Amino acid sequence: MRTMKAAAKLLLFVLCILAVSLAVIAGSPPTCPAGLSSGCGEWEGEFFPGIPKIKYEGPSSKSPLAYKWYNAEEEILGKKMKDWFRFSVAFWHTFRGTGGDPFGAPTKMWPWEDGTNSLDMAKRRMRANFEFIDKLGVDFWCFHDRDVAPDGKTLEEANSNLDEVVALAKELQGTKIRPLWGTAQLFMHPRFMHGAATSSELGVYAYSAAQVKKAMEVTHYLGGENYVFWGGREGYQTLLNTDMERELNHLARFLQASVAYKKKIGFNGTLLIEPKPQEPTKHQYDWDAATTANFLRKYGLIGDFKLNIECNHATLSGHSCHHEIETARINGLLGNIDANSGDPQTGWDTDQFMTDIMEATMVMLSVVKNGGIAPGGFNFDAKLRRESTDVEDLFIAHIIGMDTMARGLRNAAKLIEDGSLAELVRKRYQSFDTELGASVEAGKADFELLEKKAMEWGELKVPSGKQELAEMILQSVL
Ligand code: XLS
Ligand code: NI
Ligand code: NI
Repeated sequence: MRTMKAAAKLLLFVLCILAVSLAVIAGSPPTCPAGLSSGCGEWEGEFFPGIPKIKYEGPSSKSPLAYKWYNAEEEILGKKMKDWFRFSVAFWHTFRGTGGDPFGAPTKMWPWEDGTNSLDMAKRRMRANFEFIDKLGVDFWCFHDRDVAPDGKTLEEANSNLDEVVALAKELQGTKIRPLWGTAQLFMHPRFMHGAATSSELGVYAYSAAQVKKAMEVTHYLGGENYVFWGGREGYQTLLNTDMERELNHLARFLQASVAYKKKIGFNGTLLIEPKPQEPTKHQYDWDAATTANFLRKYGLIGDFKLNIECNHATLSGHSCHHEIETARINGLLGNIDANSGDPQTGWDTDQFMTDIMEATMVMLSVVKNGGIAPGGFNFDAKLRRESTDVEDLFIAHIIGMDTMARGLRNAAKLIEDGSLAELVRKRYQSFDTELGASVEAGKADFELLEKKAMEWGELKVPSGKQELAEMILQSVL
């Protein structure tokens, strides 16, 4: 078996050399035999044969397969665009999304899929993932353990499936590509119906710990830069059968144990919690950034975790994405962004690629204030619409997502360089830039002093908030 494999490899190698030399002689770009992705230079690829490497062509380009605003190497505000964003492809949407919904069967029959959930299929999908990433020109990907490899009848079998697929992923990653983050999928299997770390069943708590342990190990092995906890089923439907206090205590213990394990294996990545208010449970424990920050503070976890803000989750919690990012930022918790957006009229996680330039501009204003979000990045936790069924749609969706964020960054830079928005905000608070204002802010002004001042000043003339002017300034850069 071994010698047959070695002979096959040798044959492929010879074919590759032959292809390269023939191409050089003929003066055309070399192509590689199918399945051999290294050592052949530029090649057409196995999964996306008609798709070129996506390049920056500028705003006047009419090509759907080119960047119009995202120019990876261009510097904006002293940093390359690619370093501001650290864009990532979400494996679960791009390679496991089927287009199925509660009312209908899958609509996406990608040519490389064989309709099974076998190990061979998992490996082929992984090859497609890295060809996609290479053509898109990004450096990161994100995954759940159970969407990259098939589950097993036992935990041991699931772990060994995962090891096999992850070994291939490591090889395909090469030296440049790595996970932005990995995570454990603790919501699909029926065992998680009452929760994972907040399940009423001790056995499920233990199983979840084992799964996170393994997912953290493989994320570390792949060189991942962060690890995410999204509490898929960590919440409740009714308090009539729920001991909320006990469940939250369990969740905190679980996260404390994950910090200890991270240190034990020498994983230096950031641990991130991804707030979401509802779906699947009615009351998710990590409702929004503020709720999650309070939880982390209460249990002494604030220095060990940051937040992964997802824009669609923000809207579900009744906030804008800008609000959630700013809340995380001012608490020193902004770790990562799941860059997507929801539908303003639809009350669930529609996970659309963000296309709203105004929203992207506001998001980027906060990100710039934060000095960037590395080692976090922008993960496209976003999927094609059910009706988008061409392979090229996968590229087009990521391209518009990246271009939208790039326009946001360019606009934020214009706003910062222009300075009038900052000036409007500065002026708004200028009454505090006084001796009394400074003593208020330093906590030195007591009520007696303030009462004396209030009487001295008499009735006040309160100035305009200038909201429409602020909106006018924002719009001037779009
Ligand atoms: C679901 C979440 C999920 C996390 C990763 O709504 O966004 O996809 O990002 O488990
Ligand atoms: Ni989501
Ligand atoms: Ni997400």
